[in-house]
Amino acid sequence: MRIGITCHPVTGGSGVLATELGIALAERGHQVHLVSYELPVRVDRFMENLFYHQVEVNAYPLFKYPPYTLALAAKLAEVVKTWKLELLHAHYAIPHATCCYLAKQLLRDEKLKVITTLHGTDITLVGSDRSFYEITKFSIESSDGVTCVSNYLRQEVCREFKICDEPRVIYNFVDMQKYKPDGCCDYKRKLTPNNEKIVMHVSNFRPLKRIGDVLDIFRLIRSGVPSKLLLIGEGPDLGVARERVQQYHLNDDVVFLGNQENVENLLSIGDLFLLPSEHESFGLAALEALACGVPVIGTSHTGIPELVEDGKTGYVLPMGDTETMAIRGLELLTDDEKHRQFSRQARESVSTRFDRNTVVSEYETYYQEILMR
Ligand code: GMT
Repeated sequence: MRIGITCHPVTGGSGVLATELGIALAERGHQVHLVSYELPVRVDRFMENLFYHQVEVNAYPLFKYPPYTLALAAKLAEVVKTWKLELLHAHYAIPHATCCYLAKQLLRDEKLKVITTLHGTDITLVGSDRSFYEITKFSIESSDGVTCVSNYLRQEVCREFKICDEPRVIYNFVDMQKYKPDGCCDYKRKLTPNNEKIVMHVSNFRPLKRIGDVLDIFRLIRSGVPSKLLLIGEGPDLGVARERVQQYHLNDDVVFLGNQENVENLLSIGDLFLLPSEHESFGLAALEALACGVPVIGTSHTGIPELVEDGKTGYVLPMGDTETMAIRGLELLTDDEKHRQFSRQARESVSTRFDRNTVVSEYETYYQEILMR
């Protein structure tokens, strides 16, 4: 197949997923064209079938806000025409689903198919910003195919947009050869000279990640077992995290690592991963932790229970119940046998349901289905 993929190229689950999908499809012999304003973060090597097309946006002084959406739509149309693409895959509705729709209209190409994958905040965000509502609904409805990254998100799409029949659930995936236990041992030795436990959180530090809760949970855990907290990522609530670290006198035990490229090396030294989000359609970072054999504690009203099996690979608890989250975390960190069991089950559970090969095949099948329609 000849496929165009557009996504947000910066660090963030939707861009990572879109890029990993593009790489996997290229490895399978498909011709894949990534279209964005920047080379997506995970494209780290040359591949014969993988192409990148940069969108350049005119910074003419009249434009207070350079019209990226129009530039992307025009670029997509140009790439489709030049490379005779059969399919455009938009990751994250805003603005990509709209841009793909526009590209199709520009080309007046009825045969070109557009698939939109909804990732989460593209849906929940419109709940708080109604100005996006109509254009998002229109763009989703105009797509030839729609996928959601979890059943939870599918329900949200149905509730919010009354689009209930179309979305196909195709989960996030992880490369289990890359994400596996026991990496980066030197760093672990340096970080934990007294065999402290390692608690981790990876995110873009937006308010919905509830970084304050991460610190609250860690403070309680640390009072029960010697431990360190690794915080990976950057974002608006980094200040909240730093403030709380000061307030709780945790300076020696919390390490801020910023954005990291090879997060798999770090995840694999973890003992526990925390994701107490307010909204989380899936939780790719949690899936990557599970693949590394790291149990996860997350929130129950999100998509997280679709990947974390409560009492088997981690715990899912009500949002804000930091005390119980800490108690469950402590149980795991102080019982080696239980931790080993959870760790083994975590990896097994990922391999049966979220392995890269299985999920990429699901996308391939869906593409074929849409192309046949
Ligand atoms: O987690 C984020 O805030 C990043 C966000 C994104 O759009 O880049 O991630 C979303 O997409 C990921 C890949 O499908 C999901 O695993 C994340 O759960 C989802 N984030 C939220 O729903 C908050």
